[in-house]
Amino acid sequence: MNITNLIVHPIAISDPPLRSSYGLHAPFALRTIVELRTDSGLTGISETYGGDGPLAALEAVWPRLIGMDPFQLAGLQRDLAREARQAAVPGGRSQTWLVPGENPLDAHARTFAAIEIACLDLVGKAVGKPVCDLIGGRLRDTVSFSAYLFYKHGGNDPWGEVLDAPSCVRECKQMIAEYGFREIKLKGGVLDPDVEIASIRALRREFGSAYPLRIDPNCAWSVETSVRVGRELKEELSGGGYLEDPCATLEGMAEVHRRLLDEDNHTPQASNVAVTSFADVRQAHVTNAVQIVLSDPHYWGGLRQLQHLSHMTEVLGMGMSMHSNSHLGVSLMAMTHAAAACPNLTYACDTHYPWQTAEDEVVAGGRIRFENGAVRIPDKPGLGVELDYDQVARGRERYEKIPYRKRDDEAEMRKRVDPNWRRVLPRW
Ligand code: GKR
Ligand code: MG
Repeated sequence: MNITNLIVHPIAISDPPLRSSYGLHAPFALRTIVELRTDSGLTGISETYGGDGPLAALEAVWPRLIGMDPFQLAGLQRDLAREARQAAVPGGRSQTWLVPGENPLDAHARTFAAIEIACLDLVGKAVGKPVCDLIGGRLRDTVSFSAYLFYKHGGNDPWGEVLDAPSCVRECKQMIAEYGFREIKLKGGVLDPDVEIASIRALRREFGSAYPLRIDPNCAWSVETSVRVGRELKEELSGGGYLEDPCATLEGMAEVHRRLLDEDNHTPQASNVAVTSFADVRQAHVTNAVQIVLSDPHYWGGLRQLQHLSHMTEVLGMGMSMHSNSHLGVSLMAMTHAAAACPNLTYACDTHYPWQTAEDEVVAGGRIRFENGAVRIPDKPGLGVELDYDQVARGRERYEKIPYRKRDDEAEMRKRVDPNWRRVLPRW
């Protein structure tokens, strides 16, 4: 089986006005659907970041893919990593100040991941096995995800405005009623920390300790504020919860953790901002800044890299969870297969899936179903999903109509909420 063509479909999908320390989500999120066609008649698919950058990077690897056997991925991975190393700025910082996945330092891993996932889909279809069973075998038939709550403005969506603790509880009840999630994540760094503390406390009161809680302000807090929030939420974040990227830099997070430990507060810290590469994991461990690494096949370099990360974190005695960005069902299935085959997955994975709708789904047969907050590995080869080409075409039409080609939450915030808004770190 050899690859004969790479087809990339840039699409735009509706997105509610969600807030984070990066700013505001635009009305449409950008994604790219990738297809690899082969001389065997099989087609492999994947979904990745959208816009001009990811698209150009995929188009640049096109000549290398033609004639490639999808079983032979190591050479492509080596070459892309080598070229990225040669292009790297010496001493360049690896912490991403950009939205994870948008970091230029992740570009080669992101491009490789999109190809690897489509190749694994092809290999699965060729041998008649689900992807998770190609990469070592599944450890679970279903993968649990968390209720990923956002503060948000009112919009053309069923969630309403969520800018205080009571509406945050309402959003969570709505999401859990629909999906059955058993762990809860709140995207913070948006409102005054006291409002966010009140939101977490209200969630605990409403759902009880059977629902572990995590809060992620994406570095919006200073070390002082992070220590204060960690102290005030000691009880709520214990028992399976965590504090995610409270402040910027591994040094900052190490200080927060040290000061909380001095108070006998063992709340673990997770990161997808300060830790985006294997070298960062080592540093995070040595400094004890981070105890849980957030994986994501889209920018860590695919499903097999996630297994390496799972082994590495296990050896280091660290936990592993999974990060997400706005996505559709093809990505959800890649995340599910990856998670199913990771031995050291210690928390329910993040997913933005509840924020997207059937209208935009490109998977044939419609939205992926959740049972008790979990997605089941389909009894089908490859990723277990196919494309609905009419839906892909609709996504492409939407893409062609919108004026932007890059996610820019800061610009969106200025356009729709506050003309003077800037991303200031720390904000509190
Ligand atoms: O969707 O606004 C968002 C999130 O802030 C996302 O971009 C982050 O990458 O979910 C992410 C996180 O955990 O940091
Ligand atoms: Mg995060």
